[in-house]
Amino acid sequence: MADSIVLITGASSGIGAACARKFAQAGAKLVLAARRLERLQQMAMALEAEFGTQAYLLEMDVRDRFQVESTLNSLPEPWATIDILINNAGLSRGLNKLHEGSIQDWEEMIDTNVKGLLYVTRCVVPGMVSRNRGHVVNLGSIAGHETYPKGNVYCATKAAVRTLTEGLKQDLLGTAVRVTTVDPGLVETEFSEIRFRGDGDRAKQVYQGMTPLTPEDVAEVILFATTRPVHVNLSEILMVPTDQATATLVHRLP
Ligand code: 8X3
Repeated sequence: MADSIVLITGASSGIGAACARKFAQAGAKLVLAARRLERLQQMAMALEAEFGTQAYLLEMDVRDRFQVESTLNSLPEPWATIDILINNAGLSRGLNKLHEGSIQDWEEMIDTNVKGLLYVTRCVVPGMVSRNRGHVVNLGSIAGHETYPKGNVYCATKAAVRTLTEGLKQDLLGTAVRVTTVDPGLVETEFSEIRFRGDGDRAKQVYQGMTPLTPEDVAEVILFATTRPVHVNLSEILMVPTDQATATLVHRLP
C-alpha cells in the first residue's frame, strides 16, 4: 500500500472518511473528493499530523459530469496515476411507496449512485488499463441483493452498482485491473439522517436495540480486498452485522 494513490469519492464522511483513515494508516497517498472541501481540509490536516499522509483534495460533485471530467482529467502529475478507486459517494433519500415517491429524490439517488459512479469510473479506469495496474472498489449494499418495501429506487441503484461491477470485471478481463463490490447491511453513518432529511429520531430508530456495523468495519474489509496478492480478485463481499440476517430481518433487543 505504501505510496499507492487511492482516490476516494464521498470522502468527507461515513465509510469514505473511514477509508481515508485506514488507507492513510497503511501508508497510501490520498486523493479525496467530496462536495464539502472544508471537511476534507480538516481531515487531511489530521491525517498528515497522525500518519504523515500526503493528500490532494478535490471539491467535486460526482453528479456533475463536466466537473468530474475536468477535475479528474487535470490531476497534476504525481496524483494522476490512481492505483485504487473507491467509488463510495452515494446516498438514499426517502423511504416511500414507489407510487408515492418523490421524483426529485429518485433523480438525486440515480444521479449520484449510478451516473456519478459511472462518470468517475469512465475517467479513471482507462489510465489503469494503460498502466495495467489498478483496483476499482464500488460501494454496493445489501439493498442491491434484495429489494425491501419502500426501498424501490434506492435498491434499484444498488442493484445497478452490482450489475456494473460485474460488467466492469468482465470488460477488464485480460488486464491486471481488479474489481470488487463491497455490499454492507446496516452501517451507522449519516446514511439514515440523510434518508430522513435530518429527522434524527427516525434515523436513530434504524439502529436501535442492535449493533450495526461501523464505517471502520467496512473500511477494513476494503483495505483487505485491495491488499490481496495481485492474482486474487475478491469480486463481491456481502457483509452484515451479526444482528442482521436479511435486509428486513434484524434482531433487536426490546
Ligand atoms: C444501506 C443498507 O439496508 O439500509 O445500503 O439499505 S439498507
